[in-house]
Amino acid sequence: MLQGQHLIGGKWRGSGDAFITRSPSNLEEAVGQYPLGTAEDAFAAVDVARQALPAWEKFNTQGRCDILRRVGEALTGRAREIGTLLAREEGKTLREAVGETQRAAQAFFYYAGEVVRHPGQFYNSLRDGHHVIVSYEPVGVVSLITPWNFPIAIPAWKVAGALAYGNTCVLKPSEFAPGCAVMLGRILEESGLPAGVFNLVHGDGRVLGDTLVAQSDAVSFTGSTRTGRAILQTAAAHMTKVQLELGGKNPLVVLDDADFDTAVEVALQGTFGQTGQRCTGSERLIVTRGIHDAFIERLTKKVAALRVGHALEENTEVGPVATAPQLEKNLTFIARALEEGAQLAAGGTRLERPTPGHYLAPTLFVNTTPHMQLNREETFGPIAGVIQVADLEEAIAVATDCELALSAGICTTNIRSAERFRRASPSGTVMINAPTAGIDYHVPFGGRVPSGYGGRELGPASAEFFTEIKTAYVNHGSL
Ligand code: UN1
Repeated sequence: MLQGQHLIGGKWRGSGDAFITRSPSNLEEAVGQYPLGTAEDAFAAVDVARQALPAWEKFNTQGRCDILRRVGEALTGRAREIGTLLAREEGKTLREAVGETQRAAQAFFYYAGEVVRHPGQFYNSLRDGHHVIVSYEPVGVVSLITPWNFPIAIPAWKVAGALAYGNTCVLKPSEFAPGCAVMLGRILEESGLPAGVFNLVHGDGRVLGDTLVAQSDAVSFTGSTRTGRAILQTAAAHMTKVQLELGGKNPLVVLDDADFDTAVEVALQGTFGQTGQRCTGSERLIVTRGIHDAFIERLTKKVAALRVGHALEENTEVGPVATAPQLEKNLTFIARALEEGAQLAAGGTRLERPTPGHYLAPTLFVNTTPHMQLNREETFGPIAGVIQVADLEEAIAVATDCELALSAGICTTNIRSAERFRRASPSGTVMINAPTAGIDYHVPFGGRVPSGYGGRELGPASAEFFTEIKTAYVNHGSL
């Protein structure tokens, strides 16, 4: 069992009470033990991060780049080990977990490059004998509050971004899957990061969150829209800069002219990949009349054939649901969809496997309508509903009739239809003939309110959140 601790000012330490995580593939298996942090721990972590800030800001540029690159190399080299821990603790398949660890490594390589690429600007001034320099400085101490569904990739891309631009940070990983954050902390230390630049606290967000938000200069959070709103309120009271990546209810439109095999595969991957537990997952399949029957017939067969099992088993395609509350929520959604008249095409029930776990059959509803709860609230599970529509215009009307706007997709071979959809969609991410989930690290990612708030993550756009602009007027005199 992993013995996780807080990392505060270069010291690994526990505090009083502890909590244990269990594998959702086998609830008899304890995976890690971690200290249950207090507000004092959060306070201490922000405090040491603040002390470490001046030295990290001045740290040699090549040296900072090298540290981030070494972290990327360590994550790559240990992808299987970390992926195995991730799969055990969170429940996604080993293939998905190793892939996620590689993604985490790529984020560090990308941000290692950002350390040296990060530009400023030089302007002539309107005044004779003056010029203007615009530079981008660290925002300060950044708290990073991360979810259980990407327990290495999201901490990695937030930490790498924070450090690259000269900030120090405190990471508070989800208490459902904090093991990878411990591994990341060890790797950062081994890669030569000075003490106090990265700090880690474990525990309940309701206990730690307020202190982190109140004491830090900026907070980046990925999680539910409900928690995001609460963070925003605390942040507003303290004028803390915020970046929120929140929920999605992502539509995937399939038009009559779609390439049939591509559309089925895109729907299958987007909906059931990672057990449907992605804020970018496809949760509403909006399908035009001409292709509808053939599409749902093929998709239903594929969904029913998905192999659900233990995350570490070789041929598992869909791992268990990550947590007990999440499983409960999924079952409630299923019951409500049935009550509301949705027709079950596949799944809908819990599954028994040799080990006791949160196994749920991938669930597909057909003959659903836009007003059903299933099509209005984020399920965040291996569940999707198909809505039949007449044409592209009705598809757009249904797809956009939702306040969440994170990701949206369309399958079509008609470039005009694709472009019409791209422009009509309010979502921050639009996918054409590709799953709504699965993003690149070098381009901006995020959604519009209430799916996101306060600037995009990843790519050069993330510098906006991690830096503050300084505009300097220089009177050098006439030359
Ligand atoms: C992806 O789709 O590759 O928590 C990433 C989430 C998102 C990240 C999605 N913040 O699901």
